[in-house]
Amino acid sequence: MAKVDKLRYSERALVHKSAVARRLFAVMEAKKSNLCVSLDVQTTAELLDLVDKLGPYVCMFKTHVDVVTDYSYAATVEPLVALAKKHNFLIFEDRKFADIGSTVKAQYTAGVYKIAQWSDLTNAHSVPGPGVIDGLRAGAATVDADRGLLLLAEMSSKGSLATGEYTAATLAMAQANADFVFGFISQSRLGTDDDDFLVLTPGVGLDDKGDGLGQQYRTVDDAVATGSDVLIVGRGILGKGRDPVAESVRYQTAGWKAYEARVAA
Ligand code: 5BU
Repeated sequence: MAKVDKLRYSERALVHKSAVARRLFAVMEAKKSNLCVSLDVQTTAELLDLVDKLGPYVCMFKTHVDVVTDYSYAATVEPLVALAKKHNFLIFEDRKFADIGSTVKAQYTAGVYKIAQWSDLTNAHSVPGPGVIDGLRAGAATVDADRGLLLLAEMSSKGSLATGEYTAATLAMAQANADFVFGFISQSRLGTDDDDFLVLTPGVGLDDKGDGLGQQYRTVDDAVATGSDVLIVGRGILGKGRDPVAESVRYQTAGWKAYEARVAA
């Protein structure tokens, strides 16, 4: 087990370099939640309704705003940001940037989405090399708020190429840019005992093994035991026939229990 696996989020918050990580840790301890609900819905009304209902149980919501058919900054983002204040959660637009620095800077700050304006954190593939980080850092500097980046070090999908040397090279890119990169999308803890990169893990589900399109699910206990700090859950909570409030409580409770067990081990 890595050194940080045994520390409480509140202890890690005291020394973490990233303002976004410090805020996230504080929210997690205050709400006793390491749950991030993935809002994979296609209308603004559904999205905002879920955010208001599930807000009390999460430390973060993850969005894919490009699938919201009636997206607009005023109707989608402004109410979302107001709900983030009401319920005290962070917003993570799962944009997976993967282009040269100059292009990702424009994609992050401009267009219809203007992600840098409202998303506390976003993520990027490491495949373009460190220019992708430089471009996003330059984009973050255009807004008057704390912003952070996650690199995709491992994916949850079957046959992912993000393994072995690719994952190791991604870690090295993060270590060289730890002012802005504060964690990974990964399935396990990465780094040395001197690092504290947060581990945000998708592909978590208590009732299913997969979705027939390559997704693979691990349990909450398994993910937390291998270093996960934030559990990202979509269809396990929002899937057909499920009660999103009851499932959010279930994943929040299971995630917090697994975290308490890890720090006590
Ligand atoms: P699910 O319904 O819990 O399977 O949704 C998982 C979400 O996490 C979905 O929005 C994906 O785009 C996202 N995801 C993922 O599943 N696996 C990955 O490796 C990455 C993101 Br990166």
